[in-house]
Amino acid sequence: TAAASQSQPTTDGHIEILGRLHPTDSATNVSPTIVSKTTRRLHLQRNHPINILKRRIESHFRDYAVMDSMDPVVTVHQNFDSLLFTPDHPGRAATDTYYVNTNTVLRTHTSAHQSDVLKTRKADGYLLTADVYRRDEIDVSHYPVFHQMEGIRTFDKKKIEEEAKVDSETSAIQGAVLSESNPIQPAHTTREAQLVDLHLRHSLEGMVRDLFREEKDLQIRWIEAYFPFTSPSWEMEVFYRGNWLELLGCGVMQQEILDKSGNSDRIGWAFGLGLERIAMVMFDIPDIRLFWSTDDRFISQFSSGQIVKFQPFSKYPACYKDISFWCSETFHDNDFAEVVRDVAGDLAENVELIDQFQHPKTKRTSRCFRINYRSMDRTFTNEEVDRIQDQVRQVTKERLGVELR
Ligand code: FA5
Ligand code: MG
Repeated sequence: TAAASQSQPTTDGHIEILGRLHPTDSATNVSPTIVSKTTRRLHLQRNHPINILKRRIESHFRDYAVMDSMDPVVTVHQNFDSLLFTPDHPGRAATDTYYVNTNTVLRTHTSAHQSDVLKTRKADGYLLTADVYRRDEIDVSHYPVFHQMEGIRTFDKKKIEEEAKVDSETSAIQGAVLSESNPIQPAHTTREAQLVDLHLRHSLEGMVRDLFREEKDLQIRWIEAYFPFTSPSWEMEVFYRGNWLELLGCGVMQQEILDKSGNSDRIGWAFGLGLERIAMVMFDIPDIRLFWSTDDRFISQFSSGQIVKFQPFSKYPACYKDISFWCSETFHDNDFAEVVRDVAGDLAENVELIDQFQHPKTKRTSRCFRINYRSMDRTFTNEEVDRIQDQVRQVTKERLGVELR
């Protein structure tokens, strides 16, 4: 089964990730399943859809430096503090983030490298692509590892009028919207912030229109957002097949980050986009697990290096199993998702909470989850699913300390 084939990288208070040993402690919550993904680096696998998309965007932003080989193990400082996350920011929670140990995490976003890159190179612009890790739910559009591309562009403050100039004829945006909930920073004049904001959104609209050039009249909208490391901040959504789809987050970089990295004479913008999100619609890939497939019927479809529509091979039958248990108030659904990932691997297509209630006397909560099993590339037997489900039950009980019903 999937579980039996997993190696156990945890030995004697250490965990090995990409050939390096890291001490473990009470904060450690990375699992062998997750660690095994660090070697895949789909964005570097020639003619993988993620790689094709990455190269497309890189060729759009021709003059930007390209980075794509940063180590996924970063410090809490890099991932959060350097980006001005407050000490109590929910993104830091162990339910959402993979901790290698108290001071070290698997990066949750490519922004983790902003400060370091800005310290060591003074390029005007760069693109940085990497695998990122988040504890999350299980369904066809969520996977605990996905790929982001970060883009940064900075300008000489003294030359901002020329450097950040855009051809307003081609821009749908009429300057930054001033809003109390999405403010210009005190360190910036309104003019500076508006120029950078306009350049940012103009650049991103240009990139997305280039990517989706087949879609005439692509509708794009900007939603006010919040990130600790940008202000004003935005999310870009595109209207695709009847739905608004969030492609990226972005904004004017917090000046403190530029100042602290030796760039106090500069002002800039940053964006971070999810490559799977875009690849799923561009290549017609219906399930995020497919990106991880090593099946030739998947990989070979993209050997031209072009954006082509995925031809699904037959869909294999699904089979669901329910599990119910009593749990305490500290129980988090992501902890259960992790157990399913570890035991069932990519055979788990979807995990859904279908029922919960509190016992009126004991106040304990009962939860019932439905696990939908389906292989991407073969049919499996009832016995096989029963075995996996048994194992899910056992590991859930042992690791989460719940009482199975
Ligand atoms: C961030 O990660 C910010 N670092 C982005 C950013 C960079 C903002 C620079 C400002 C400046 P967010 O968590 O929203 O933000 O993720 C960014 C993008 O990653 C999303 O728009 C989405 O396209 C993608 N993404 C987020 N979560 C998932 C997921 N679970 N699966 C697939 N893609 C995801
Ligand atoms: Mg978001």
